[in-house]
Amino acid sequence: MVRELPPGQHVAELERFGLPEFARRFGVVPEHPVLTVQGAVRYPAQFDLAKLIDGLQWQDKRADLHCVTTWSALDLRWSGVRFSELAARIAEAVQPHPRAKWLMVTGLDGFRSCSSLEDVLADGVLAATRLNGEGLAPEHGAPLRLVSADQYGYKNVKQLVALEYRLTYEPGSAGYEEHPRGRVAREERSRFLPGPIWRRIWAAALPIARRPYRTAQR
Ligand SMILES: Nc1nc2c(c(=O)[nH]1)N[C@H]1C(S)=C(S)[C@@H](COP(=O)(O)O)O[C@H]1N2
Ligand SMILES: [Mo]
Repeated sequence: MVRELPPGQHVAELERFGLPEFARRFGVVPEHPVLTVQGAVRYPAQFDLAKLIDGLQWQDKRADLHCVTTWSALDLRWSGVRFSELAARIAEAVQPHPRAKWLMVTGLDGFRSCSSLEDVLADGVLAATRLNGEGLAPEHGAPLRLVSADQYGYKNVKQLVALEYRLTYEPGSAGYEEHPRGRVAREERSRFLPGPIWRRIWAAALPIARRPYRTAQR
């Protein structure tokens, strides 16, 4: 199958990556991970992750990961549960505000990214526990990772620890470098300046952006 890369992307191998300030934060996964859900909800709650996903239908999904800095890792085989099913289970318990339209997603390292509920509840978005036939490694998101292939990598939060329902958008860790929707097909790299401009900036900055991740020691 011949795939077309989204605009401004080039092919690369998957390697641990993120914002520089998170390069040397290696989350230690607890024996019994929990997911905290708060914000615009009636009953803020913490869920035992294993119990939360127990009994949900298992999903396999082949997808590419597109980082805003222009690299794309192709044909990753993710397994997990549908994020929409997980969210439905959560919503039943916490009862989000009817006008909640956004979800701030936080990882164990403190990385945060805000997505529209419309985007993360879309068909094909996964809460993944496995990658390429193996249990997910912590550096790629164990115990649970949001996989939303139609959105840039920065919306695909690794090591999920918290969800915050919100009525309004608030930028996450990437600040103005993040776009509220971050849809790859529309090249929504940032809320400021058009995608094709960021494309050039990121392509030039990528070797520098990679350095802290390539040199970080666990
Ligand atoms: N918890 C957490 N999730 C994160 C990040 C991070 O720094 N911390 N970086 C994001 C970015 S910008 C990208 S491109 C991908 C990289 O995923 P990888 O490390 O599996 O290659 O993770 C995303 N999810
Ligand atoms: Mo990224």
